Amino acid sequence: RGAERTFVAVKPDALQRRLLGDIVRRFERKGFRLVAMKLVQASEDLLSEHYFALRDRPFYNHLVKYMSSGPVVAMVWQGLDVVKTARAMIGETNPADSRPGTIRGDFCIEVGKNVIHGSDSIESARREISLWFREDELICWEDHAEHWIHE
Ligand code: YYY
Ligand code: MG
Repeated sequence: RGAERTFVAVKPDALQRRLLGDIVRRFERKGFRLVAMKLVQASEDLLSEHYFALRDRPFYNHLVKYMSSGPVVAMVWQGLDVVKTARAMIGETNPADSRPGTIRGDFCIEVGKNVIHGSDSIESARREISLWFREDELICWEDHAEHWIHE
């Protein structure tokens, strides 16, 4: 219980705009457990794997260019229903459709600079975690707040 994991990446625009701390803070305060985190200059190879499903979309080249234009912070968060909840916290793909209170709703305006990625399903999360992290980068630690977060 509570062992579900998701992959989150804070995108280059968020790093440039010094939004990293505010974004990490939201997942931390929610009660999710940080399992891995690293600053990565993503290669086009890595991004073409990551966005494989979008390879035929008109915005694909622009997307890969944006995602490789500076460092991203790749993270794995763990907790009950974390995949779905992280997506809810992130908001809609287009920031214009994202409610205030969501990360995209609060921090950005355009779909091409939407500050954060989050896995869209448990299967995508598994695939993305193994793409961005080695097994030994995922840290298993005892959460002493667990009793105060879960029934
Ligand atoms: O999962 P999410 O990031 O919300 O959206 P996806 O449909 O997976 O698209 C990935 C990424 O592509 C999106 O975050 C911005 C970019 N993008 C775009 O630039 N223009 C679109 N019309 C749709 C997506
Ligand atoms: Mg997606």
